[in-house]
Amino acid sequence: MSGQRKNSKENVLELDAIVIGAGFSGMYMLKRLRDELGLNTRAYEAGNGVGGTWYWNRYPGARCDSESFYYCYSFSKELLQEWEWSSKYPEQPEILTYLNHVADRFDLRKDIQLETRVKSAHFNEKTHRWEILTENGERASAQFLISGVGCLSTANVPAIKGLENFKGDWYHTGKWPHEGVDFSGKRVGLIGTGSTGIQATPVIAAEADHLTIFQRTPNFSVPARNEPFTPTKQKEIKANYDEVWEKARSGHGGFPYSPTTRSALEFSSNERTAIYEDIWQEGGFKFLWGSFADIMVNKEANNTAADFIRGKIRETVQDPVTADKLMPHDHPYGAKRPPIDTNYFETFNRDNVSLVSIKESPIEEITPSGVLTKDEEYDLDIIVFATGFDAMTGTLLKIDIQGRDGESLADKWEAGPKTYLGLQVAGFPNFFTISGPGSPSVLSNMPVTIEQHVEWISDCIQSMKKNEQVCIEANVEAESDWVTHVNQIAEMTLFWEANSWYLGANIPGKARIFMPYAGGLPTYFERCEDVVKQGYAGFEFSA
Ligand code: NA7
Repeated sequence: MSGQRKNSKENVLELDAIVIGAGFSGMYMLKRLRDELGLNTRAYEAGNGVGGTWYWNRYPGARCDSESFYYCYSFSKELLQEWEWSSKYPEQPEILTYLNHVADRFDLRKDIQLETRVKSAHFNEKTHRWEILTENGERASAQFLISGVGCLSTANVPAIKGLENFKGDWYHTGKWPHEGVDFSGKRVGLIGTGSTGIQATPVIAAEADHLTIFQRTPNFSVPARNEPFTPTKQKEIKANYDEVWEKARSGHGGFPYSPTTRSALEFSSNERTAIYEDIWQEGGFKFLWGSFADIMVNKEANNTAADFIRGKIRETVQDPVTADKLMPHDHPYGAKRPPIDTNYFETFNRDNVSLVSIKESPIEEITPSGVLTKDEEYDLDIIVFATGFDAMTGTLLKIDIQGRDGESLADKWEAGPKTYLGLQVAGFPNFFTISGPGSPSVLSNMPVTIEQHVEWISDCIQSMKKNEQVCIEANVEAESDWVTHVNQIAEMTLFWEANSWYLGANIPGKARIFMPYAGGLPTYFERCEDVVKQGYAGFEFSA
């Protein structure tokens, strides 16, 4: 580790800044603080390698739903020119290779401590420093503490009776074994049909003897239309990268699509269908974010998209009973995180795939030999839980974080997370959250919003150093106004009409509050800049 001081009496490592996590967020934060600000910084990472989400999520079929050429860092023009993506939607190993390349290229590894989970972080009001303790028993302290723990990193394994008695093997997709899982000749059960289950289904089906999918909520999905990234396409993009990023940063969700203002209701049914068909053939998130401007704010407009997708399911799935079961009906399209897929619905035409609706016939228990639903027992060798995450707050709250007066973050967030701009929490000075609740995060192409957060935080710390300020802290009123604003914006959309993890609805007992900021990147970025221009309005500094 480079140039770090140890207080030998206490055996506490003294740093300027501590970053938690070495994924997209943590690595860029470390680079900025160390290389631009010259701060003595260390990143602590629980995994045995860098990459965060892309280190853990190694399940079959794992790939990114944003296109490769804009699901990457933009901070280095050289990196953008050097790196070659193989396809439109790269698989997990390729993204992990990219992140490892970033770690090497910018010499980050010497300041990343792997296999080290932060157990607690307490703010010491006398020294104005954060004191952390790792699960390995190491101690460190720093003026600044920055969380880059990611939004989707605490696996949700449902508490189903009897799991401990299952004689076969079971896995959660977010904690996939590094050596992989051999499905050949196996009877596999997959629980969960979110983005992950939808990506994994065709790949497992192609290998397993039989795949049974246990579906609680039928989901909408749009084809990805993955294809190789040709040298001509690479060249064209690399020549126009400035424009790509300009478009991405000014797009609602951080995607470089040309903005659309048209309403789905302006067109005749035939015209609208033709537009949807074109975008369906193109594939990807553009179906939601680049087709019509009102899909997420107007139920009638949303129904036109939902009906189109339901029509595609009916057309694709040969068995009408299975098609009926797959038909999403209880939430607007896009109100749950919209998956994109490669042959998901087509997979139900295979002889070795069956679908069980656990809405109609709930799982009663896991037996030693498989899954018992209300109506039937399914014998299985392997169970795959594609049941998602305790999103946005789960990982932070697993750490014992205490701010002023020993107040714990878990207590403060009991009724739902409270932040100012998703960046800071009142009562927790000098603690920053990259992609925290209240920021656009999961509603965006993440690298774009991560870079904005990292740069805002490092500029803020730089300004503090220049002005000899020791602490920055969001004030309670600004925080409370921001939480209200985030919820008001969400109420203007259709996001409220689904039991989604955006609302914490997937975790029993979790407070139901809309966590990401749905107002779009341009509005959010402008707000962050205005706050700075107004002398960090809503924050208080102490010298
Ligand atoms: P998601 O989107 O949270 O999906 C989880 C799926 O698992 C979803 O179909 C859930 O059904 C189902 N689920 C969750 N708990 C249970 C229980 N207890 N019983 C049965 N089924 C259950 O997670 P993903 O991993 O697919 O995606 C997470 C994000 O990763 C994704 O959005 C991308 O950003 C990448 P439900 O819909 O709740 O009825």
